Amino acid sequence: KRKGFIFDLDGVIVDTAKYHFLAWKKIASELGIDFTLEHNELLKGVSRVRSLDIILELGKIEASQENKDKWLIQKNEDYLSYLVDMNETEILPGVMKVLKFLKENNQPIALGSASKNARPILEKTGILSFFDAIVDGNDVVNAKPDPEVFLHAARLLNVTNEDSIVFEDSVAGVQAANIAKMRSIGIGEESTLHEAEYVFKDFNEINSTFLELLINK
Ligand code: B16
Ligand code: MG
Repeated sequence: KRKGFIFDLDGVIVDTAKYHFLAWKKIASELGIDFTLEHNELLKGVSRVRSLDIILELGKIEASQENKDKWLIQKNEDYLSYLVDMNETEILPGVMKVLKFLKENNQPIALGSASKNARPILEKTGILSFFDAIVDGNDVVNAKPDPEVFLHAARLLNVTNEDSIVFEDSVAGVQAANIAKMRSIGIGEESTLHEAEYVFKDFNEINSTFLELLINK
């Protein structure tokens, strides 16, 4: 069967979550906010603008739009500095194997990411050509858990929601897939991603039998 496989980017294909964390932590500490890895979970899959609001809420800080805009630019410049030397070694374990398997089995593949930096990351890691469609933070208005990004991706792949399979590392992203009535596969910790239909630690835990099952069921 022809299904649609939709991949989130940060935390699923590449481990850029650590760079987002470092960049946000810098802003937070300048503002005197204690920003922990646990807090960072709340930011995964969430847009840049919303991420800043969450950090400011943590610190109970009210800021002018002017300051917010300044911090958003500062955060992105800092984040981009971590991406300069990015290459294929930063692709997460097992991802290449799964992408190749899906291609060999003529399955359409899309990106469904909240990031506005998605394309350069796919280019730098050399996997842009695997994607039949790319939907990122530049294409959507509503952030996850709103399903807009995945609905758009499924439309571009010309598959129904029921035939779409979403790989996500964030709670918001799993919820977005569930709301869209797509199949949700969590990549990460079962305790965090328990709302997903299946959870795997990484793509090395996903074998071809499981992928065949997704394709044929
Ligand atoms: P940017 P994903 C998301 O990407 C990240 O998980 C989230 O932490 C980040 O704030 C968001 O992209 C926006 O990224 O600042 O690069 O536009 O996980 O949906 O691929
Ligand atoms: Mg993610």
